[in-house]
Amino acid sequence: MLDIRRQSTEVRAGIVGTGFIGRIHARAARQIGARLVGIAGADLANATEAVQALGAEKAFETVTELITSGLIDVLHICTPNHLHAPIALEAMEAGLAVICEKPLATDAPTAQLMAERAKNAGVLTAVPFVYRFHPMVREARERLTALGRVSLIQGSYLQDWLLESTDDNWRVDPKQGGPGRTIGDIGSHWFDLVEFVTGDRITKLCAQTSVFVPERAGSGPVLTEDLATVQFITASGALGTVAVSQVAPGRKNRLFLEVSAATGSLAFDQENPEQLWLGGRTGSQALVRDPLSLSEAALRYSPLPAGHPQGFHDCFDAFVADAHAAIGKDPREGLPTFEDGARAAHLTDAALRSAREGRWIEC
Ligand code: SOE
Repeated sequence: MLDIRRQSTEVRAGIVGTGFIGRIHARAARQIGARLVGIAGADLANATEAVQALGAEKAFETVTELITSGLIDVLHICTPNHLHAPIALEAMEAGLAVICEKPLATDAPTAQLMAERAKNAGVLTAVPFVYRFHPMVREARERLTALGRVSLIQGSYLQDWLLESTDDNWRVDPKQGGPGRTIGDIGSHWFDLVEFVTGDRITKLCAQTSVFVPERAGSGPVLTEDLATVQFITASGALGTVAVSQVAPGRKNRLFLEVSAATGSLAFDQENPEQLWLGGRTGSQALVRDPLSLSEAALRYSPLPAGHPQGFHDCFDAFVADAHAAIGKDPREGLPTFEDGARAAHLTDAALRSAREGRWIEC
């Protein structure tokens, strides 16, 4: 079995952003053997605290100092959404590889510009669409190729952490999070996963959005959607639907995807990632992750033996390992790049526009 968790070339990483997701990036970088050189945060005190907590080498007062330090090969951008584009553009200009959180930008044209700049600068970029790195997602992608024409793609991505009016977060504020919240924050993961697993493209969609909690204690009237439903059609003619919500009681981080094809169906549930449901006309089964029965593609992301559950940290580590390997000129199939980030931003914009204008949008 391949040990994907150790990198062959030492990559020197810097991180900007010290919240929940910045800490996950830091942990993953250390886990795979990268050098966690520098951290920049809201201010020096914040960066210094994070350096101590995360075992990094040096705190930087500003992200520009970190970018121009000459001490790092890659910058991980883990800030609120509105800062992704300016920081990424500055880092690419300085010749750094960039791993930028999703949504890549708060609007599709900016995300597209970032993807073009990355191409022109010839720097490696990546976006943490990390659910691609669950072994059972790779297994689904492999198996689907043998199931014939896809008829239906459906699913949901449901959370409840913004259910109460006392729940608040920078994502709710359009100035920081962007004009769309739930679609950009979690719908982008779902869109990416669907196109990755099926290899098909959404060509047309029709969306509805809703604000369920009209006012939040901290930030006042809510302008970004709490939930949305999207109906779509793909290039191959498959029909699809998805519901996304951050106000669905009891659902914490439930990304669910089911694909029905000519000779079988597949379903993946992110909260139960050790299994893949295989549906058949004459019998169905839950395929449990077991290196003895996995395809090569899934095996690569399955370092633990059967019965030793893998989860979110594992797929995040695998994503960072692949991104850092690619920086070290060892390209990895399936690594989501700025092009994929721009694609998800494009679908997000199309959904928001469809909901606003009450019509189908070509995408
Ligand atoms: C918050 O909705 C969030 O942390 C997202 O930003 C992540 O991308 C998702 O993985 C979990 O939920």
